[in-house]
Amino acid sequence: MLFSSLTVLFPLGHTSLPLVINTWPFHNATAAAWNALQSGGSVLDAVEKGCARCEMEQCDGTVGYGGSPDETGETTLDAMIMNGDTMDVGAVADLRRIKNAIGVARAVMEHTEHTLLVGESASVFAENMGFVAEDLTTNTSVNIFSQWLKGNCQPNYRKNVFPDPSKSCGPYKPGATVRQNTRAQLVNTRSHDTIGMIVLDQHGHLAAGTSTNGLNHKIPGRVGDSPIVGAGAYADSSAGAASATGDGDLMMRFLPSYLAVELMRAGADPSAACKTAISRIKRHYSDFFGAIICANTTGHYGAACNKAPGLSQFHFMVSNSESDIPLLKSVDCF
Ligand code: SD4
Repeated sequence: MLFSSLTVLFPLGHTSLPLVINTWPFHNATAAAWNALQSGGSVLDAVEKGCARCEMEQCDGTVGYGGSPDETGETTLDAMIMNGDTMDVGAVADLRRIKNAIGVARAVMEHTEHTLLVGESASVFAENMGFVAEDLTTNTSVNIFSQWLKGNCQPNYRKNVFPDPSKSCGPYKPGATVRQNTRAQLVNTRSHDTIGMIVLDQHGHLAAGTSTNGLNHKIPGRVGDSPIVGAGAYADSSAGAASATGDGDLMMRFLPSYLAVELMRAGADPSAACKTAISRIKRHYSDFFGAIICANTTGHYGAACNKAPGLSQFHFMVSNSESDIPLLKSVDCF
């Protein structure tokens, strides 16, 4: 109820700087980013504070520690941050034992000449940079994992292996079996959410970032779209920024954030750019689970999502000078 009245008062695409926009109704993350900007922080500070807030709060269980255990029960994290002025990027994938993934991503950007660090080596880098190593397992993640084991390891991302992964746990060897789970059964609203955030300040500086613990029951080593530049997010202060959420295994094949930014550079408004990025994926995977947010350099914004089982409307948050509180917005999926 509250939500729809806010939508009427502040229609999608309203212009005003500065702007914070993020995927899903992660209200406190929006507020943290907005407060960082208001207290003189940079757009990068705002993205880092906003995403870190979700990591601490374990937003929806799908950001930060204690969520989306992999096939061995471990939680691993993916994150990225991008500076739209310099095109500098820092990212981490398959990060283990460190809660503050977006902080480590920023450290990659600021303390290395690299773009992306992964796995154990990313964790060693993080420890050397002063991040605390701790177990990311919680009672919740242990429960999710043990239920999965009890249910014969279903749902399961393996295919063409023996024993049949739609009925049995591993270890698996190559073999031909007919896949029984559809992608929509594997990946749905319950299996994931990611914070993807765009921040634009009053001088036109843009930054974007992401943080997630990926997909429930993923195969160890799996990296999603969130830490991949142009897939999970992209920012260019001369064109716009975008950030995607959803089934990263499929979405990263289309670089939807990069595509949306290039469309805005060519003059598309943010809603149209978001829609085209979703349409491009839809052509190949009609029922994929996913959404994207877009903002241009003047503070116009938009979003789009693919109509799929469990997703008919996509909710996201916006803060701009029109309101002191973060506003919940939505778009109907198509
Ligand atoms: C992933 N895209 O790892 C992330 C998960 C996500 O909404 O966004 N969920 O595939």
